[in-house]
Amino acid sequence: KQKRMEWWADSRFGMFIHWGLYSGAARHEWVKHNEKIDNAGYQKYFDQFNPDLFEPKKWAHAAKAAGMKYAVLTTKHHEGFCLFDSKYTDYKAPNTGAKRDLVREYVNAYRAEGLKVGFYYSLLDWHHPDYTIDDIHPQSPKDKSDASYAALNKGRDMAKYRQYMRNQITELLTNYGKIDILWLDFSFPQKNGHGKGKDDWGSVELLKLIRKLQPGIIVDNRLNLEEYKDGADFETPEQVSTAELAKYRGKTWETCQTFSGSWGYYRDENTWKTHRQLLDLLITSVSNGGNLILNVGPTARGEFDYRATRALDSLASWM
Ligand code: JFZ
Repeated sequence: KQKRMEWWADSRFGMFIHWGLYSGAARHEWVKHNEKIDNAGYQKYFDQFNPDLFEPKKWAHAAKAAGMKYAVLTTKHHEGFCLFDSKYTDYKAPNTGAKRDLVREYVNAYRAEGLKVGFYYSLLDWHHPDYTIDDIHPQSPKDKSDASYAALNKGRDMAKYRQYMRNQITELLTNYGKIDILWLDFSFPQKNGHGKGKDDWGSVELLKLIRKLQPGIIVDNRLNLEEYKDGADFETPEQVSTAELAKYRGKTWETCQTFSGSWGYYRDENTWKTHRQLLDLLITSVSNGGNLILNVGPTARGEFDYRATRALDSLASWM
């Protein structure tokens, strides 16, 4: 573990990229959940997805200029849409106006800039027909009784969904060369008996598979495997204040932070951090022995919003 963490601890600064169909809605990556949209209602974002301005070389260049050393892209977020060409679903970028594997282009562009390449993969999936409806599913019932969940979940089979995840993670860790980071998100503790824990994801088996496919890969801690000895490589304090970061001293950690508030592109959000706030996050993270991964939510057309570009430029000039 010590060995595989060397480059990571040395790097200190990375770029998170949240990009998917929600970018088209432009009001939060949880929009499907927040507005209780079903698959039919969400279909328009798939039909309209056409990233005609996507030039990952520009993204990679901006990351490099800002002093970032690695990147993590959402290959699939909770909505279930895959940016990559997977054999196991039709719900993927090649079947949209994009007509191609966007993950491959990302990998090539970031590698060409000498940056390490990571994949985010959501354990949650609000589109897959076998994924059971739980407390935080868009179609979660008002009536929280076991009977109402059981009725909704008739015909859904988590064992099949677990296999789907294993198949897709195998694709991601086989078809794109060496992958440096896998950011799985997220296992949440059982709540009212209608949440999901490590056994629902098959976390132990999944991690063994990951380590077998990519022995040098670095994995986050969101599989909920605290008690498992080779469980996680780093902790992931999310959107915490700079004051709280001191608490992580002595641990191996990466704080993930947004430029504004949401992770997915949110056009009308007015909470963009200032240059000073961003610098403060970076300096406080590094001085407390951690990494900072700053998130960009590109638009559905595939470009960085002008506010994100401005923020990255300000970091580049400071660097
Ligand atoms: C998750 C996602 O739901 C979110 O959309 C984004 O991708 C973010 C990086 O990760 O959100 C979480 C996950 C875990 C916690 C909080 C938010 N947590 O453990 O407190």
